[in-house]
Amino acid sequence: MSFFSPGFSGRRRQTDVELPPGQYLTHDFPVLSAGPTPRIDLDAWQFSVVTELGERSSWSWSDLMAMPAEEITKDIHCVTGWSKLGTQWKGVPVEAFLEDVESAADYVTAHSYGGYSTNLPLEDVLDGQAWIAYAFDGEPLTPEHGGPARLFVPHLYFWKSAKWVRALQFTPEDDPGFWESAGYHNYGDPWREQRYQGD
Ligand SMILES: Nc1nc2c(c(=O)[nH]1)N[C@H]1C(S)=C(S)[C@@H](COP(=O)(O)O)O[C@H]1N2
Ligand SMILES: [Mo]
Repeated sequence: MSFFSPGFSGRRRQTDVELPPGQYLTHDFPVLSAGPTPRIDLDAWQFSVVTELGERSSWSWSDLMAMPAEEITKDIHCVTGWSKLGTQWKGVPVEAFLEDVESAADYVTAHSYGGYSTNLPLEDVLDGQAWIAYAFDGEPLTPEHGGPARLFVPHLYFWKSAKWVRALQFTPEDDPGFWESAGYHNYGDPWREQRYQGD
């Protein structure tokens, strides 16, 4: 006979979970988009890497599908306060797109279909920290959540995970993107609660 009541063992109790400061748990999957949801046909979809000298490498949807992908399970943290644990994604690690790219720049800006952008240090999209993700929970990523494909950088606040990503542009300086220009933190580490410039 088990000491624990049914359903107790094997479950993480909410009180056992360590969240970044100021965050609360959510079980649904909120949609946060600063503008309308772009709809991009897969045969028109392209992802590019552009160096600081303007050299461009591009991948079509079928190129992306042919690349080795990873299954990723990570917690995500939105600057508005919600955190969602154990989210499951599939995507191609960003370093796979950078293998043949020559650049001396230390920063990248992710650009989205629809105009959104966000800046990150190059080192934060390397070494298994960032993916071009195209599936969530075993299903193709829905347009609301950034499909066909989004940047996924779960160790930073979720605004860094650009939905509908279309390019990674190398930049010599840490040029602020959409939310960063509006006063949000340039780096955005949830564990250091870097919500706004100056945090
Ligand atoms: N292109 C684009 N990417 C974006 C956003 C956006 O408005 N446009 N919002 C960001 C913010 S603030 C968050 S919290 C997450 C939300 O992703 P979700 O809608 O899949 O939850 O996407 C980020 N990426
Ligand atoms: Mo957000």
